[in-house]
Amino acid sequence: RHQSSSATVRLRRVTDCLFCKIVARQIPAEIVLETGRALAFRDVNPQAPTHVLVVPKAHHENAAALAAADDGLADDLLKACHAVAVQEGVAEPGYRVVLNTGPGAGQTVFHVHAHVLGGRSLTWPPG
Ligand code: DGP
Repeated sequence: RHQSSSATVRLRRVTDCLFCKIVARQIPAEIVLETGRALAFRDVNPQAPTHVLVVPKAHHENAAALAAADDGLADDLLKACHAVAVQEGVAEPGYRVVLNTGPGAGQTVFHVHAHVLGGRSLTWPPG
């Protein structure tokens, strides 16, 4: 076969995806919050006292794909980010939500994930 069907391509993309595997509990992560459509777990390489990744359970490559899905999932993700910040005790004095989108912005895992960072003072601009 010279061509894979789009369903086959999608399946392969998802089965190879690190964060899909975390969502499926196929590889371990320190999960801090789960909602109907989102999962939050600690970043393996934390950049702040609180550094949690919040992902939609459904596979979308990046923020642009998530926004294009237009099914309220981006809204769920943002609400889950705030819930994590409250649960982690960093909502006051403040926290940062980062969506690295594309290799030029430092995205290395191509399953959209919001970084929730807090617990220290955060400078601007980021690197
Ligand atoms: P980004 O550079 O925005 O694509 O962020 C990817 C983040 O994912 C990075 O901060 C490190 C984190 N990460 C990579 N692999 C794993 C893993 O296996 N488990 C967890 N918990 N985090 C991971």
